[in-house]
Amino acid sequence: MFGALTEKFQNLFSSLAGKKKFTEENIADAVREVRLALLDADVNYSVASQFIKRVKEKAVGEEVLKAVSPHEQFVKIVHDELVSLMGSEEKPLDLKGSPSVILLCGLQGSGKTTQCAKLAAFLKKQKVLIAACDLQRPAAIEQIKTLGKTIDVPVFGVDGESNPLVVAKKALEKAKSENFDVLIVDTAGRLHIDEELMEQLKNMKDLLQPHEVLFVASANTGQDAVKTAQEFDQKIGITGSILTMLDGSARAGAAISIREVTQKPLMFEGIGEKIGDLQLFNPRSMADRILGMGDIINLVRKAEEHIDQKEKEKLEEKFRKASFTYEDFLKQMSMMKKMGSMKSLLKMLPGMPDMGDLEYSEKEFKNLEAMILSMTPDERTETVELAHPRRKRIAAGSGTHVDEVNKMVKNFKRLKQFAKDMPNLKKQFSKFKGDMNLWR
Ligand SMILES: Nc1nc2c(ncn2[C@@H]2O[C@H](COP(=O)(O)OP(=O)(O)OP(=O)(O)O)[C@@H](O)[C@H]2O)c(=O)[nH]1
Ligand SMILES: [Mg+2]
Repeated sequence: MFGALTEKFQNLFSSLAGKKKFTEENIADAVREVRLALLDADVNYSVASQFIKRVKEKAVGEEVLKAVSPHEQFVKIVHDELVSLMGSEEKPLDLKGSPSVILLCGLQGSGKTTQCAKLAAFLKKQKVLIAACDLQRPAAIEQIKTLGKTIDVPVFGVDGESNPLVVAKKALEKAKSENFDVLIVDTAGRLHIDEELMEQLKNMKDLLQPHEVLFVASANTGQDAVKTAQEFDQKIGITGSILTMLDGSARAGAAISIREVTQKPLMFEGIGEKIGDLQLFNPRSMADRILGMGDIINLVRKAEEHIDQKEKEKLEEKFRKASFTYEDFLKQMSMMKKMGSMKSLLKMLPGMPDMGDLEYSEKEFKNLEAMILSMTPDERTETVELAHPRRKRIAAGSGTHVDEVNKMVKNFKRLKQFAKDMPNLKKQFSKFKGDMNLWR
């Protein structure tokens, strides 16, 4: 996501080696590099300047601690400032209303409709209603209705109605009378700031009195996202932002400037097209990622949500005893499948091998199951080698192709090898965690 920025930060600051105290002069090179890295990542110019100023103020005069290198200490200063730039703390949604109304707004294609559904899924413990108030684009209502079906959340729309205010009003009445906890409102996109549509949005806000007005900003739109956020805030008044498309190769620096420019919190981040690809925006986690330290916070959260702890311990024990079988492989793959977008998070951890195609789609997973069921007990425990004729027989028995059997065997062996390397990885990981403690 922040590829270029992360890489730069990792190579920076060699000029600080051997320094006992930071002075204006000896940090000049490091400071210049930070500034260039930020601008290169499309961070807003004045935000970058302010940022640099604060880093300088903090660093100059500071003694370098004995326990760390000057480089580490300087990175810590940059890290702390990044955290504070992005708002320091997570900001939870205001859900005190009955119903709590969340209005989503933003430019065309920024991801409003998708985030409506993602938010509804995120709030799965609440009773949620979605209001389809984008009457601008013909297919918009269908789009949100389809998304609603996949997550089993009702979508309110009025056939033939052309005034979004009427739909909004009726949706609010329904949400009230049927005791919905949350009403999420999808609105029409704007190609650019357009007075008429802005007026409409303002009226909608007056009518609904929403608890949250969230500006949806696509990281792909660079500096424009910052300017637009500011205008939306001035004209309508937003309560926070959702950053989307953070999974792309966007120079996402612009997006992280939004908080500083609007002084409204970044609340969520969209990290993919799937419904589950939305997470709370955590400034610390984002700073960790920008500085190439992996995304521990979100990783742990996702893992806790999906990993069956007992099952995991059993598998680890098997790994240790090297008695890992094809059936265990199936269990492991099933857990990985449940974790879904976990793969993209795992990639963010330093020292993590590329798990590549260890992820199976629903159909592939069914085939995997069929293949393993077609194996003899000896084959499943790897007591016998799976020579070609055996592989052909397994393919025939499971209605798959021998290529798929080959892929399964290859992945099984890779996972086993991964487990063998585990002690080493764990060591790396605890060193990494040790390094992290320095930051807390
Ligand atoms: N990669 C990626 N794609 C996303 C994300 N969020 C949404 N999308 C995709 O972006 C496209 C546009 O999303 P929409 O939700 O339709 O955007 P919108 O703001 O409602 O668009 P309009 O209604 O036309 O203004 C869709 O193809 C989504 O699947 C994200 O976080 N990452
Ligand atoms: Mg839309």
